[in-house]
Amino acid sequence: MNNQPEVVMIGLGYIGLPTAALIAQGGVQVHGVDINPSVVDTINAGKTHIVEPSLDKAVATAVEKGFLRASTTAVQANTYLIVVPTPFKAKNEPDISFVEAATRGILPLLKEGDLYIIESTSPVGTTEKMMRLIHEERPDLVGKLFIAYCPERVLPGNVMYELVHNDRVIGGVDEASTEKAIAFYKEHVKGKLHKTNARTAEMCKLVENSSRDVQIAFANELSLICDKADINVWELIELANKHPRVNILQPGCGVGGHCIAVDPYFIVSDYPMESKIIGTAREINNYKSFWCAEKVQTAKLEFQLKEGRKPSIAIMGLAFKPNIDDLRESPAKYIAQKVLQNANNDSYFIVEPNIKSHNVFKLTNYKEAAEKADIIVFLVAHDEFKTLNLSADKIVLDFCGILK
Ligand code: SAJ
Repeated sequence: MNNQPEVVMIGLGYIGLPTAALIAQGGVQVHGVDINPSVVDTINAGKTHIVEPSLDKAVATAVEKGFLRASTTAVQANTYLIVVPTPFKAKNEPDISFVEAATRGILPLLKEGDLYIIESTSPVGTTEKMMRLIHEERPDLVGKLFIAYCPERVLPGNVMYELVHNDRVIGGVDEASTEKAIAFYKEHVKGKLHKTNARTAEMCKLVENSSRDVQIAFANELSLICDKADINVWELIELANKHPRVNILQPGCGVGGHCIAVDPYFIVSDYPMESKIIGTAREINNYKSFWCAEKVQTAKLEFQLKEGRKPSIAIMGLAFKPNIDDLRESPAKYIAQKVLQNANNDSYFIVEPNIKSHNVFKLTNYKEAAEKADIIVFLVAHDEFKTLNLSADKIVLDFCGILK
């Protein structure tokens, strides 16, 4: 009897779980693997450990119908997808140890004709490196496996839609691998599938996010220039964007999230001499957060000199971008921490309307904070903040264009 699943998904996180649920929804047997036993138990109970619209229903249905099950260990299948994190180590060097561990974990299971795909954001050459590892350990399978790279490109908050509808770039270690991977994605993806080789597909993902980082750095650089030149940067960008071939992004308090502030380092670390703009963009976007924190400090001291008392300060927003509850790698959180380090018994209100409570920050309602504080620091352009009617005596530091 052969009841092996068709697909093994290694890594059931922000991308792996939605992808596993999507494939299982199509009536394909998926065996999900995660090192965290509580994640495995949650999924097997038909529940999710990730907040993402429509995901809970997709997982519940897939588990209930018996198409998705999770475990801490892999089993034999025909297709293996590696969707594990690739963080970076000290000195901003990428760490592919999870990809390697996942690959080693399936080595004894691999057989002729299997398809092995990496989706994790990876430095250029990772897929070929894993191919060499597989070939070293399983010389019997040289030339008998299909090995490819296919990055995900979904926006958190819209994952279930974008997984199906976004175009995908798919690159094999050889022509046959590319074709085999294309045939696999065709079953689940409605977006166009673009063929290339593994190295180009790996670089493509890194370049997409680096491109956005560079463009945001340009906007952030303008905001620093305009601050000195006494020009409203928001008005300036709006006017410049009236040109038919100019499209400047928005400055902010820095760049956060798990992708745009991370992926460029994967290029800089491997090609330091060549990636001048990409590396400098990272520096500018990091500096912008530091600059914002310094601005708050200066405003505080100026208030003290002028009014003869300490101001109360409202820090508006902690999330890494507008209208989400995700605080990881958030420049706003970094600024809040930095400002609080210099707090000196000052009175602060910390505001994040998208979360109820936080284990470090004591949160205040946004209306109450805006009413009580002397200095209001807008860090994230949450919709709620745009509805505030601020009294004229407030000192406002608007780092994200609330008042533009
Ligand atoms: N930001 C600005 N100014 C802007 C736009 C964004 O300062 O004009 C800031 C945001 O506030 C945030 C950061 O940039 O701190 C990143 O936000 P984002 O919305 O640009 O991107 P992410 O990190 O949520 O998702 C990105 C997406 N990549 C691109 O748009 C090129 C997504 O498609 C990728 O799948 C994702 O990274 C990923 O997983 O790589």
